[in-house]
Amino acid sequence: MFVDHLKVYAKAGDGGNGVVHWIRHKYVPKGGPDGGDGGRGGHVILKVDPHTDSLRTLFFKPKAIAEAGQAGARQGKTGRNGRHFTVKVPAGTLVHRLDPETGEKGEQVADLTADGEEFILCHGGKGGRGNEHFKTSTNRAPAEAEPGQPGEEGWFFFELRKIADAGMVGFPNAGKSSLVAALSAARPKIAAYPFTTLQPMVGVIEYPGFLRATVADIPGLIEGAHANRGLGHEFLRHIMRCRVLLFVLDMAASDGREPWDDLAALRTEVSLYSEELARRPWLIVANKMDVDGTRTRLKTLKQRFKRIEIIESSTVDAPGVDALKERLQELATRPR
Ligand SMILES: Nc1nc2c(ncn2[C@@H]2O[C@H](COP(=O)(O)OP(=O)(O)O)[C@@H](O)[C@H]2O)c(=O)[nH]1
Ligand SMILES: [Mg+2]
Repeated sequence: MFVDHLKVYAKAGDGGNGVVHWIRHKYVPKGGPDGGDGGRGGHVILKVDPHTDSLRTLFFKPKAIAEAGQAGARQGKTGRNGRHFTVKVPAGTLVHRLDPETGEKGEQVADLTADGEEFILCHGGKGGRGNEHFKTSTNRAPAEAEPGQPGEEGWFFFELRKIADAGMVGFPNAGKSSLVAALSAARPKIAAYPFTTLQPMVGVIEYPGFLRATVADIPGLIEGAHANRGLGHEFLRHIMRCRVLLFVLDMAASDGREPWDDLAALRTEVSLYSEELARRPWLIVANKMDVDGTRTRLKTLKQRFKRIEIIESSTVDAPGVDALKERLQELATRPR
């Protein structure tokens, strides 16, 4: 299951109470104060984990609650600190405060990008001081101690940063970069997604009625990607963040491979990595249809993948990319 947004309740541990206690020895009838301090409550910590690619773990239990600190004890002993509660999140996780009543997203509190990065979402409460701290020259027997401070708490909205509405998957030279350029209203940009070492090219397609769709060309999918060959995992993690997948095929077989073999290999990589990703809406973009001999290949492709939608395209010639552009309007647009 791929979970890309959810509401989470987080509560850090309360601080332990300071205590009132008196030194008691057999032959010391009236001992001074020796009540210890309470321990600090545990923090709720978010940690970017390279092996986590969705917010799935939180989905089943959208609560992050850290342990309280223990109360102080006699002989000036400080209570044990509460254990931190650490939530593993993928790189590219955004966290906003959430109003639990209206469900509205408030200010952004975290934008986690680097593997290993940590962020304290809720701070544990400080422990209260025990009565040994309240001794003064005039009051040598204070019956006073502080309660621990409450740990921070709140509701939060976690989401994964989207790369694009549609993401392209294909072998090198299939024409992905050319397609992004041909589809885009403006020059496609290298998107600044700090959580990826790959550099996705993202083009914006504009439609009448203030609609737009974004389409991304993320380099790097090769055979063996699911087993993390090359930048395989990195690629697959990021293609997870596209709503629709476009499998781009070189119908001219420019590199000597047949397009149906390429498609089978690409689908295998995707399925081996994640079943969820394999179930994501997808279609075939049969590219380079301007080249001689591609009609025959298209027939074979259609026979082999009968139930899959195939859109013909060419980035250099008629029929161009209009059909793809139209289809993406139905599948992937959102308000500008
Ligand atoms: N004939 C033809 N060549 C294309 C088409 N699209 C891309 N190419 C060429 O195929 C090569 C690879 O294209 P590119 O967009 O860089 O592929 P990418 O590696 O998938 O990004 C380049 O030489 C392009 O000019 C097309 O529709 N028709
Ligand atoms: Mg390219």
